[in-house]
Amino acid sequence: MPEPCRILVIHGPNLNLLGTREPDVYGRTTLSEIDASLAERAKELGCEIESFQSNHEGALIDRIQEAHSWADGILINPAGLTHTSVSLRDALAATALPVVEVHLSNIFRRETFRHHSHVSAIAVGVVSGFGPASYRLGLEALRRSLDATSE
Ligand code: CA2
Repeated sequence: MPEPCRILVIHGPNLNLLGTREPDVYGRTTLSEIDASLAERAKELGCEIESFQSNHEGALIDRIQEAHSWADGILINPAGLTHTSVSLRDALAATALPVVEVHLSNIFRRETFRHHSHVSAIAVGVVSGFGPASYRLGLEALRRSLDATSE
């Protein structure tokens, strides 16, 4: 019997602009397309996903806190909050759920202020630099991690 796999997918500030601005940095795929492809992969993996994007830190934290009552894991692209938000990290840690952090770009090839993540130290792992595929790879890693912890 496979482990339950209900995943909260969180997209941080400005990711609603994906596919519409700065295509040279973030590509031409929209957030809806990323969510649709993730939902398809989730189905194959036996997971259910709920996706949420907000430009507001408090709204993201509220959703993360709620996940404690229903989710088995969190897949998150914290976007700019990766590098600034202790509160987001605290909320993720407080759920005690496995977290996988993803980034479209390779944050280590970019400006030095992007090299530090407040989230990475409480995450199971990080996928960074594969464009929209980072989300799919992150979901697969989260599924494996849930299976491994149940053994
Ligand atoms: O590479 C990633 O996924 C990032 O999390 C994206 C963040 C950035 O601050 C992180 O350092 C790395 C930025 C998200 C902004 O997304 C935009 C999309 C289209 C146009 C403008 C911004």
